[in-house]
Amino acid sequence: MGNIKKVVALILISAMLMVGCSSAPANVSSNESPADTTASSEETFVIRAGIGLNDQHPQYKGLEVMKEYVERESNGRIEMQLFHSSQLGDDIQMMESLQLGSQEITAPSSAPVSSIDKRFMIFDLPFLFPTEEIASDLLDGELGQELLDGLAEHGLIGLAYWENGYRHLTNNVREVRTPADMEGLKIRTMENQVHLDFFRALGANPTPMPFGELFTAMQQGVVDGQENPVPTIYLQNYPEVQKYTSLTGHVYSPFVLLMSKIFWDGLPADLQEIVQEGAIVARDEERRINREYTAELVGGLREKGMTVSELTMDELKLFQDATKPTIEKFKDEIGAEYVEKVLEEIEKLTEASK
Ligand code: TK8
Repeated sequence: MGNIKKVVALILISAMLMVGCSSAPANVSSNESPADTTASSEETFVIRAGIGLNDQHPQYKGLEVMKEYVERESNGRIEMQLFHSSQLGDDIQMMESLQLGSQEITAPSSAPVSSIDKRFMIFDLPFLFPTEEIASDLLDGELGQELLDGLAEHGLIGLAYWENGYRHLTNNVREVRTPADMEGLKIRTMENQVHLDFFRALGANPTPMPFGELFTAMQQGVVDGQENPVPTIYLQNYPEVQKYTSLTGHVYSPFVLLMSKIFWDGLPADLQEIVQEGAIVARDEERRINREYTAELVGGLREKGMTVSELTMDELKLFQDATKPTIEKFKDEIGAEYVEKVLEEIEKLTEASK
């Protein structure tokens, strides 16, 4: 019965469409295109955006800003639905959903994006970016854009870089001030070869796993520690299961705001523009909030009972020296020429900022 109804409905719809087509040209002069825009302007689109972090994190606030922007600017032709806390899957699964066209937006750290394009490993090289501003300038410039553009052949549209931030080490065993203190610590890392390599170089025992499994793994003692930026450590309640934070700042993680290419290709050009603009407007706001939270929440970690260690220049240098071989090791895999260009540009930006 249901099928017959469907068939009847289809026949009726086709008949209506045919009537529509045959009557339309009467009102339209021959070289003007008929009102295309009416057809597309009535079509509405739903964007499901999913992330791994919870709804307290600046990344989620950024998505709220983007939602507000695209829904307003599109006059409701786009609806954005937001999902957090890995409700739609972990970073790698959500990127796959985008490639298949079953989810529209996600924003992983750059580290898991390297499973799609190895060049993304560059941002995980230890101690690469001297400041957040230099990171933003490079990412928003030509060299950052080059990597975003490269994603199209993998079924993804790179809309913008947002900020996760400088990553710091936490653990539950002892205060870490030097690589020697890391000996044997079981540390959860992101699923990325560069991270595995330099945590080994530091003497730790790195265990890659998806972000969504991390809290339980710490709670149950499957790992001794992890590394993430201050807002994540605080807002994901890690002080409940971790005692020590060391402000190592060993890697600056960007988020890569991704859209499904299948979905993007089906969007009218004016809506593509609104989505792209919304991603940039929200990026600036997300970075602002993230930096504000980062500054405030170091104190918050102490209030929650963590021992937070700021390292001296000499102590930090021990981490830098121990992880340096990683850069040489991965240079060819990332692409030596690209690595050189990025290092040169960072040097230029550093000089200019002095
Ligand atoms: C969130 C992740 C997370 C990242 C990690 O989905 O896995 O540690 O820093 O924030 O992208």
